[in-house]
Amino acid sequence: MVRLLPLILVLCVGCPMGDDDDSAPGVVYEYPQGDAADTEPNDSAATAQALGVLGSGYRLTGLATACGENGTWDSADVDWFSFSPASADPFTLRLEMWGGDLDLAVFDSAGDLLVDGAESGVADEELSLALDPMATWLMRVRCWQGNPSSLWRLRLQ
Ligand SMILES: [Ca+2]
Ligand SMILES: [Ca+2]
Repeated sequence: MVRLLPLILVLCVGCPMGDDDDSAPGVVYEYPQGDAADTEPNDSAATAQALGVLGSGYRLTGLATACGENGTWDSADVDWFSFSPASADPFTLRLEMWGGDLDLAVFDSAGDLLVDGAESGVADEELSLALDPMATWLMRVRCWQGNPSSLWRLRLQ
C-alpha cells in the first residue's frame, strides 16, 4: 500500500480538491416532447400502446430502458405500438436515436412482419410505406447493445 501512495498523488495533480463545485454541470439529453410518449408496459404485440390515427408531422418519443445483447432480447425493453395512418398515401417513418442502436419494424395486426428497418449502427433509420387507413398496424422499437437508457424519437413524414 505504501508503494501506491506516490502514484495516487501524481494522479490527483490538478484534480479539484475539497469539493467539486467547479465541475461541469451534468448534461441531460432529451428529445423535445412529442405528440405521445412511450408508456410501459408495452413489451409485446398483445400489450401494444394504442396511438390512434397518425398524420404527417406526428412525433413519438421513447426510452429503451434495456437493450438486447449477447444474442438475446430476453432482458430488452421492447416497445410495441398500434396505429392507423390518416390516409392511404405513402409516408415515411423516421427513427432518430441517441445512446443505442435502435431498430424499427412494422407488422400487420396479426403480428406478421411487413418491413424491418434493422440496420447495425446508431444512424437514424427510415422506412417508407403506404398502409390501409382502415386497418390497424403495429410498430416495434427495440434497442441492440446500447446504453441502458437509450432515447429515441419516431417521426411520421
Ligand atoms: Ca420503453
Ligand atoms: Ca417496453
